[in-house]
Amino acid sequence: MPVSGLPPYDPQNIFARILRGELPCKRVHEDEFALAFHDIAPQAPLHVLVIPKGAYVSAADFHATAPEAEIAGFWRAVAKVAKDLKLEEPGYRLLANVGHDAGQEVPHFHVHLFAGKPLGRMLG
Ligand code: DGP
Repeated sequence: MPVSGLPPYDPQNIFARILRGELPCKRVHEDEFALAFHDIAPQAPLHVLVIPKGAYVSAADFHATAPEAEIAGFWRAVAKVAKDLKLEEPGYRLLANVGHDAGQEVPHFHVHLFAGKPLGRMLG
């Protein structure tokens, strides 16, 4: 489902190419539903991206069209990454940009995981 400012899914987008192993990444976690890797331009001491293995343009697309098992598996992977990296204390932030006004650059759904310092408020 196209969202404001986003075209239909492009299988040549950067994260699709990372999923296919055509581009490298610093992998943190991988399972049936998700891949997690370090962001190339970190905005916090720890900045990890978690992406679903399926082809979804945005969070809106993912939640509207993915099978429930994929949605559950993806969010369990997000939680596992945070737990394995021992982020539950003192905490972390999850963020997903959706569409033009949010500044979504890569048209493959991804969740940013920020941690490693007090993060304050980020409303742009
Ligand atoms: P967004 O603005 O929400 O679409 O965030 C896209 C993020 O993806 C941004 O923080 C930078 C990151 N990124 C872009 N290209 C690459 C890449 O080739 N490798 C990695 N690891 N991260 C990338």
